[in-house]
Amino acid sequence: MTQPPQRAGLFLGLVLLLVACSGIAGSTKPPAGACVRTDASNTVTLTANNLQFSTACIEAVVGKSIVIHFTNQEAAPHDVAVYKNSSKKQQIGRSDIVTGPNASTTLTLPPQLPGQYYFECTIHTAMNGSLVVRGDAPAP
Ligand SMILES: [Cu+2]
Repeated sequence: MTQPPQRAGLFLGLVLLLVACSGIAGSTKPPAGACVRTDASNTVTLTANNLQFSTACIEAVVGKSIVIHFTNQEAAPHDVAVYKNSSKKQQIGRSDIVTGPNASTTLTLPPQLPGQYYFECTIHTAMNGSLVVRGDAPAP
């Protein structure tokens, strides 16, 4: 038995709607993998171990200071520096270098406009990721 034509039309309509919705998800494309979101006070915890950060993507909200609690779980020294983008021409903030195990520092960034920023360990540049700032830009 074949589907009635109106059913097929409805199905096609739903597919088109889904495609249209995914197309307006935003101008910044988050990197693969889940982003770790900041909490209600726009604070996030980031750790380093085995020469890796605990996440390659942090998601924060616009209009509030962004606080990164950084803990180094190993004996190799690490820090966190945040830049406008991966060209690293414009630095937004940089933490102290901490040498673990279990040494912590806090990096507070001023509120940022929506967009995708870049963070890395300045000692081990292979340790890096994206900071995605979401929300509507404040009125000028
Ligand atoms: Cu490092």
